[in-house]
Amino acid sequence: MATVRDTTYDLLRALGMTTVFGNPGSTEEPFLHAFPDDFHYVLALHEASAVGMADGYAQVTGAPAHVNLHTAPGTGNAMGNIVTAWHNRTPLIVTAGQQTREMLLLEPRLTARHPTELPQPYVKWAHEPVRAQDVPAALMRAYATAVQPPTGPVFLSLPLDDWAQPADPPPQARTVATRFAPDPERLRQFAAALATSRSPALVFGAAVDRAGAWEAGVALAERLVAPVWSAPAPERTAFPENHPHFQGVLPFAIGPLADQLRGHDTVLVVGAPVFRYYPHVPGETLLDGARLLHVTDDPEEAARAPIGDSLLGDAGLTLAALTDLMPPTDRSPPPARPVPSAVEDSVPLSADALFAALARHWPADGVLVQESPSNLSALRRRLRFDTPGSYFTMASGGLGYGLPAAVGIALAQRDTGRHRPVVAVIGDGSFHYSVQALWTASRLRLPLVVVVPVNQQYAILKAFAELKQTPGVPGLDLPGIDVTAIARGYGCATRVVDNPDQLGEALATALRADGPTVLPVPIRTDVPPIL
Ligand SMILES: Cc1ncc(C[n+]2csc(CCOP(=O)(O)OP(=O)(O)O)c2C)c(N)n1
Repeated sequence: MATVRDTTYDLLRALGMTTVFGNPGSTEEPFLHAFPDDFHYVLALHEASAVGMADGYAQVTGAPAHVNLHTAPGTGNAMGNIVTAWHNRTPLIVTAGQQTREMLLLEPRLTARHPTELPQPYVKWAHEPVRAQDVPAALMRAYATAVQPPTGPVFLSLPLDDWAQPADPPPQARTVATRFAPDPERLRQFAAALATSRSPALVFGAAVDRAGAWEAGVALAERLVAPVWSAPAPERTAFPENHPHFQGVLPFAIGPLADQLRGHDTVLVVGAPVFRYYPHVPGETLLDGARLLHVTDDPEEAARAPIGDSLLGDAGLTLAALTDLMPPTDRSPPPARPVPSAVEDSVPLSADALFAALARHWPADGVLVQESPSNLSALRRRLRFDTPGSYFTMASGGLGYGLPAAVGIALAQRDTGRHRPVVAVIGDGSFHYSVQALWTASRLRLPLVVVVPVNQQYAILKAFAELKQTPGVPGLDLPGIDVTAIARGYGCATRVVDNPDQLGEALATALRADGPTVLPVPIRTDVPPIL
């Protein structure tokens, strides 16, 4: 007779979810026992890494990923990256083992207390099935919840004795729609507002990339002859950054952002929150009564916007429909973006010089994963991304995402047969939050390159303290860390790059390797301003 375990594996197979990211414990072993040959268990040495890898993997494959965690402590360790998956809108099915049902009343060791509350409010649905026989159908419901817009993580707590129980007839492997079209009447109102605007501006966010809608965005920008900005602090890029209409990334503070959009009477934001701010610099959301139009597939994101009118819909379907409704215009093209000044290659390198060198040697079709907080502006100045799916970072502000995400992204490049080279730029502070992800990359022989700008400090926190005039904050310096020794310890090749001439060769060698390479680069310690 089929067990709950048999039926669940069959369903996972039917849903195409044969990769499991995790870190096992006793409460998961009954699920993992006799692990089927057609499944792949990706072992992470810490749950933050398991979730980060699954997130990167899901974003590249375009399908939900499965993470299996160890009851309450494992879920706790995973929480930072579950928060990030929520903000990233990554569909993840997070399962966690639970103690034996028969003993739960007396709360034995490893009981998850209130398991469905633990990951809240950063999952779309959290559930512990009432009967063992409900486990497969709960998984089906979890899948359907995760992949419908707004996509995101879901959580199941699964008692360890459920797996051996006799199963009910298997649930149907259902399909659900993963995008929806905008209301045609409201769409026409948005189109009319854009068509009659004197000077429209477009702001595109990560959902445009997630929707595979770059072409639709370019088509609308060209039809409107409008400038395009990236939404502030985007987790993915959404528009070709060498396109003549592209103006750069908007600043992540209220006053400066409004300043940047000054003079535009209508601003259309597609696929991003309005807006993702970080330091508080007061001001108006937009100046001079400019009208804001917001397209999102998330009713909560629409509700949170402080001004403007919203339209619910998939970014790609909405952009295409708006373009179809747009009359031709004879507006003059937007100004070209200024070319960044030349860099000085003196040693130690400035962040600008490092990223200018990286841009010179950037591999064709390369994918960048970024978690280098104070160097972000320099990186975005020097490296431009011109193709979809080429840039990833976290939407949350929580460190410890980039390194494991890069491992998941590199694995997905291999599993999908795309084989795009993956380069991560991870600050020497950020490096340590999920550093054990390097071991997984090494075991999987992934040719991942990790460039670590070494400034021996939490520079962005110094910049924030300067902006807020809060001197004397302790704990912002990181002397005495041997990045090379740590990377070697996890099985990576390493090479310190201390001048720009070495970077090209080091990068090329690393990309040809059959394992990860960590390239620490000492950089200058002056602190760039936060805005
Ligand atoms: C989980 C988590 N803990 C702490 C922070 C606060 N924090 C933000 S940036 C930062 C420093 C990052 O240092 P590094 O990677 O060296 O980058 P740098 O600022 O020097 O460029 C810290 C500690 C955070 N964002 N997330």
